[in-house]
Amino acid sequence: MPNAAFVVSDDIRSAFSAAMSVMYRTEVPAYGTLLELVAEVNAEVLDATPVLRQRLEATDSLDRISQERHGAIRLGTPAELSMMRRVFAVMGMHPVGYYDLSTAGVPVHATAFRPVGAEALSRNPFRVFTSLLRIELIGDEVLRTESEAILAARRIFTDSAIQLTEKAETQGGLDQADADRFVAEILETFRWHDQACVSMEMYHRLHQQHRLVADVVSFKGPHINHLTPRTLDIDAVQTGMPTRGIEPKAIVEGPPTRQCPILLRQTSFKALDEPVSFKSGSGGWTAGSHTARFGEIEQRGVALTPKGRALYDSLLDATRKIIRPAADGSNTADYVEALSRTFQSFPDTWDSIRTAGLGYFTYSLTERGRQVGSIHVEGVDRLVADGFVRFDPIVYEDFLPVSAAGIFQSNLGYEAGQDFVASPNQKRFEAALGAGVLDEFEHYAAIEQASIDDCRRALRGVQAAE
Ligand code: OOG
Ligand code: NI
Repeated sequence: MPNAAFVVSDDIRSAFSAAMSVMYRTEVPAYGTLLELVAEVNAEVLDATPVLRQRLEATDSLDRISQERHGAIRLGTPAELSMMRRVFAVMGMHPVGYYDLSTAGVPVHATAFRPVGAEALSRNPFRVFTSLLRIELIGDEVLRTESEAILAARRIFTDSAIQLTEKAETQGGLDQADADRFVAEILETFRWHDQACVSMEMYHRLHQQHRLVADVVSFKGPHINHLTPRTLDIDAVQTGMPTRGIEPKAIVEGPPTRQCPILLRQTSFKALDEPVSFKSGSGGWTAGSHTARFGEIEQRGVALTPKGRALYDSLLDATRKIIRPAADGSNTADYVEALSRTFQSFPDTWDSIRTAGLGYFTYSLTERGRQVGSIHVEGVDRLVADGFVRFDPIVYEDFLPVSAAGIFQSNLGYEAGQDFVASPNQKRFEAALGAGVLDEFEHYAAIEQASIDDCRRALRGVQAAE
């Protein structure tokens, strides 16, 4: 039963994402620079496009436009993942979607913990892309056993973080003082550790297996590896980065620039090489470094149906058959050109996307629909054509495995030309998580259907009242 003394989970999530932002800006100054650039570009776009400003004013809170939309962590064990699920649940963040990154040679699978439902998303959309190391994909058996032992020995949550999570579960929430403590304690899990929990020799062996394995196993906790604010013009931020002394990855991941944005476009600055000390035999430390943390930006478009997504995937695939983007940026212009050309066969008006069944939309009554006396309620297409009902794109709130792999790769020093075998194992992931993940397509379809039902009910209601 909701208790008035408890802080709503949306507010705990807001406090958490704000605290993460402050911590990350302090720890990674380049990220602070990126945030400034994003805020500037967003302000310019809003000044230049009054219609957009009006629309955003109606649906979002303008002062939060440049705030973080997501971050990412990489976990080592099933126990860590299932505890993380319980922690995120306190903040109203639930596992949505399953992402297999093994296709891209990254030995992890993942989900996104995020708010579900329009209300929670609009209060604060912050999500955390959470990967679990697939230790079974480490070929070297000795190294695998050693890694397992190292991971089994670490504790990524403080005792108070666990106690407060349990308290929230038993009570059904946290009061203000507990919520404040909860955020402070949970923040510890995401903090950077500049002292590794392994020797440099071990770090190198892990690194040789895979840079990501070294990133997960060598440290006391799953440091947040990036945060991602929303930009209203991703291309402008991408070109603006070098002028601020930050180096962007070679390409913007995802679909090309379009009239009607689809899914998700994202780009990042390259991960920084940061000083780390490693354990040495005598109880002392050896100086070294580790590359993991970066900053990212995102711009979202309409959520696609399975049919739309299949078209998106096939066009992306077709582009990459023509040209593979090189990590050093040497063929970026050609890649962008090929991508735009290939995507010309993806309809680019909202109505053509809708009528082709490629995207999800919400439907609502127009002024005419609200005024109309009694009408015979027909199919939604008819209602739209007759001007009783309008439609608006549903924003895609999830992630894209090919894009995620591109982000991983540009930050992990990916060697091109390797071949990898896809081995999705959602069942195993869900067993580790201790819960099922929500199917994002079903979720968007349900939002769309509910809006149609509301319209039909309202129009029939008018009829019934007469
Ligand atoms: C996560 C990469 C995935 C995104 O935006 O697609 C991601 C990672 O590097 O751990 O955050
Ligand atoms: Ni990201």
